[in-house]
Amino acid sequence: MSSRSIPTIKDYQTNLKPTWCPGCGNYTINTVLQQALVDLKLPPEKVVITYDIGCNGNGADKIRTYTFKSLHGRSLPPAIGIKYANHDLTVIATIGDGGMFWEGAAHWIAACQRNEDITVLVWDNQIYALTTGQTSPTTQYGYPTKTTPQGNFDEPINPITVSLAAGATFVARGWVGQPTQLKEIIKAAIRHPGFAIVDILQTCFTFNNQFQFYKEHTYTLDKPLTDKSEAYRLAEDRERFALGIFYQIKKNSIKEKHPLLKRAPLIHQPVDRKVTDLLKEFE
Ligand SMILES: Cc1ncc(C[n+]2csc(CCOP(=O)(O)OP(=O)(O)O)c2C)c(N)n1
Ligand code: SF4
Ligand SMILES: [Mg+2]
Repeated sequence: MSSRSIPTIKDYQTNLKPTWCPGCGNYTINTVLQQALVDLKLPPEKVVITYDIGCNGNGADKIRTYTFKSLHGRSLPPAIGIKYANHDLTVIATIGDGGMFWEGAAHWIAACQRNEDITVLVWDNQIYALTTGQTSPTTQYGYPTKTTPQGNFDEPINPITVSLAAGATFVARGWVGQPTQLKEIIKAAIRHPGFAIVDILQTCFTFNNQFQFYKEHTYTLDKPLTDKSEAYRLAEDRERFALGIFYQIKKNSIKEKHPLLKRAPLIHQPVDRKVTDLLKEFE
């Protein structure tokens, strides 16, 4: 479609049949993400979404826009590079809890610290789902999994408090059981200039079905918070899970701070050479 026409949901839909299990929370995230992009009037050719390995990664061809499937835990670095190269693009990194909080944890912390100008959506089902149900960094204490059949002996990592401590400028939590609210959170995250992370409580019906638990243990924040200590206090609660924006402040992103990143190479420094000539340098 032309970047001047207003996109509809059809522009973002593909004909490919998803391979996710019936009832998987990933269906909701995929649909809500499409709706959020349409609401923001973003044409598909101006959007790039990176995907990780895992059930999350199987979403890479379930949305019609530019997508990139990374190695496990590496969804953030390509997203950051794409944004550096072309500031006009809306760049979103999607990733599972395993990829984000264990395999790719260093990328998470560095991206928060540097205020990289991307949005990260964590499809957090608190389990290694694609590999059929091993303990992940966010698995609940005591929950039996294939790797901890007698119950997880670790306390789960807290995506909200760690993101706050690392310097993230937008930190939120959503739940697939509240899709309308989730859409609004995702829209706010995409609009946020700088690093935005949304921890999405997903439901893996096959290996960790926590839908009923979250139905009974979640509540909605009245309004976005800007007080960090209040955000910590609410995020520390492991009995009742707040949904909404825990923290949002304005701060220069790495693009504004780093002299070399102020001008995006793909827009401001076009390479006046043929690709075939460039490739010869590698022969
Ligand atoms: C470096 C590396 N380690 C391990 C794997 C095996 N592996 C593939 S998917 C996966 C689990 C992914 O879990 P998560 O990131 O939570 O995504 P989910 O499947 O739950 O959506 C693992 C461990 C891999 N592909 N690469
Ligand atoms: S294994 Fe879990 S996360 Fe993966 S498709 Fe099935 S329900 Fe969804
Ligand atoms: Mg997972």
